[in-house]
Amino acid sequence: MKQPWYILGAGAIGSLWACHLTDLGLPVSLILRNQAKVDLFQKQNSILLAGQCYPMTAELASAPKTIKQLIITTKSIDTENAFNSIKNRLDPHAKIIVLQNGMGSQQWIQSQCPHAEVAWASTTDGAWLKAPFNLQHAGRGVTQIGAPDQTYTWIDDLIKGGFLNVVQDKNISLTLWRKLAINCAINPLTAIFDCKNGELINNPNYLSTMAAICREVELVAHAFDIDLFDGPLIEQACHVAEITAENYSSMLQDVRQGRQTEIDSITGYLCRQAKVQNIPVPINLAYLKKIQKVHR
Ligand code: KPL
Repeated sequence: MKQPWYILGAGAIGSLWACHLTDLGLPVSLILRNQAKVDLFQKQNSILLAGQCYPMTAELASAPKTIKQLIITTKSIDTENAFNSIKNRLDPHAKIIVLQNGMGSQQWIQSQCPHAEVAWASTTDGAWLKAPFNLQHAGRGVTQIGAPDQTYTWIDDLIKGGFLNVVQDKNISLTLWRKLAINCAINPLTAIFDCKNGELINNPNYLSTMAAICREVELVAHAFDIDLFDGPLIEQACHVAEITAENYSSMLQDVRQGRQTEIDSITGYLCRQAKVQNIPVPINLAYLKKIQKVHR
């Protein structure tokens, strides 16, 4: 009998992964927030994606079974609460994938379960929920999975087959740092100036602020011996802003909808790392505070 994969954080990306794992023939159980959600799910006992039903189960965090395989796809700010709600069910040697934006919670999860096999992941897939448990895969991307200084062969089982493009990443820390750096450059500015990503490169004032943010991020990365990209970060940030020119960043969407942003695990993480290295990052700190004022 195959062990189920539990999904903690059944939002769009969590649901996408639930379908991918089902497609791979693996049993999946969603851990949902309350009984009303479980009842709603049990009306269909599946997630609907592109006209196809992906059967799985759902349960509350308080369910009794031991969790041996877990994917954490909550927003980074919800990690501690969500994780604490299932901690007593977790096998000490569980396999865990942390698939979230930003940095900090990956290390926190590892510290909470030192004997678990914790892998980190980053995705460029886009998805949204049209209705509860009815998913739209909006943009096909790649999910990179790996563990710093470790190779877990079980990751291979999630790569062969299924409809998502998933690859092993031998340098997942660098991948997450790169994503963090781009997010530091684009997300807070779009959220404060209430603009599409593309406007950052068309407005000279926004562009010069983005360049200043990038220089600070590079200084912090270098202090940790991390070479982010072959060229300067600002070039990459401009490239991403250009190819996503018509998009509203995830942070701007959070601010507009009055939701908590992920600023603490993006710019907040960068500023904490800067403090460790004694590197001044005044522009990033200023945007951290501005966003925290609008909405944490
Ligand atoms: O990742 C992003 C986000 O919106 O969170 C992009 C579009 C790349 C901007 O940082």
